[in-house]
Amino acid sequence: MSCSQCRPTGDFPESGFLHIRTDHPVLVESLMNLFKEHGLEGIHSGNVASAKYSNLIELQDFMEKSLKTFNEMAVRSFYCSVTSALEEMSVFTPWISFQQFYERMKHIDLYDIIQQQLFTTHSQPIVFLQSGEIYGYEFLLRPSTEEFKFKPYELFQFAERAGLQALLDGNARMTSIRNSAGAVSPGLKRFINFLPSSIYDPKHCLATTFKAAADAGVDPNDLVFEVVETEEIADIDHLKSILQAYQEQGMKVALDDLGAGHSTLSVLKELKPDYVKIDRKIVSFCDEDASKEDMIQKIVEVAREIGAVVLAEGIERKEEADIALKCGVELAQGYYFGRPVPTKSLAAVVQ
Ligand code: G
Ligand code: MN
Repeated sequence: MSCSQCRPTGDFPESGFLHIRTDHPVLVESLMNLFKEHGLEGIHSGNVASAKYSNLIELQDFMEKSLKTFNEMAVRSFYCSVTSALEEMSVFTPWISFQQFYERMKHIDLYDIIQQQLFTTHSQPIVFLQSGEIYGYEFLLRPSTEEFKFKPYELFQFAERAGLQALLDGNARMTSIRNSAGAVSPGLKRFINFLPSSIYDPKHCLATTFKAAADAGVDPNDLVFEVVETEEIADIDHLKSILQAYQEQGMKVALDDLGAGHSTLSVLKELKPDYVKIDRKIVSFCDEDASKEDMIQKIVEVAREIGAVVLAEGIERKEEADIALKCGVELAQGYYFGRPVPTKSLAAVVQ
């Protein structure tokens, strides 16, 4: 059910063999020389140069030395893999680019967090602007312990550089769904972020998400998936097919962080999401900036045309809530209504 992009990648063996594959025979030779210079025992077979390492520091040192020795084109031809024993190499050995491998080594703490899923969720209330009544919660990825801390934004950036984005994004989605099951009453919506660029084939990549919802007993109708990076959409047809895959399961979709970018309104008309979340940059001090109020009004008008519900994000002051309400915004989120809290702490109020 999972492809190589979202399959767990395994721990780095503390000691073992580093393998580097390249299509250039002369580089295999150079790698063998570099192993020798570095005091590592090298073995080569076809287009693969392998070396034994005794600890991770040694492995890291060697990777750094390679980066200094080879030019960019050579490094780009390198694919790496590690095994505990030489005989473990097989046709199933997963190869990753030198750069991704190096990132994983360099930030092994972040690698472990993703690999071992050392994260949990916090939830922030989403309310009806008019009554203040709870409509649902947005789920946000957070560290699960003091010992394995991370900044969510940095973890996702690292994941992108290390080729772990699909794995992290998929597991974060599943954690949100599972955590919501015991903590949030049925009927309340669960807003969950996702990165469209981490989904290659919607039906295939989302199968585990759909299964997680079914296994956790979460009504598909209570799930709202938020497309982040809306402003950077490169392939709108691909995104459409992802949104459709969610909607075919009875789930809802939202466009997150909708800004003042020139493409905002046309993207909205084209994608017709169920919800529209207005970025907090526009909401912030919208009571003191007529152009911000104007933008909110325009988004509400287009949303009405396509039958989408509008939510204003990042409301921190009563004045902002008042403007949003005046413009016809239905839902709100922000520190003024409630900060993110550990999802588990909501469990007490589930009826
Ligand atoms: O882009 P997205 O809406 O998913 O971002 C959610 C992030 O915004 C969370 O990390 C959350 O803590 C933060 N956040 C939520 N409400 C507010 C707010 O009122 N003000 C600010 N500055 N940040 C907020
Ligand atoms: Mn969001």
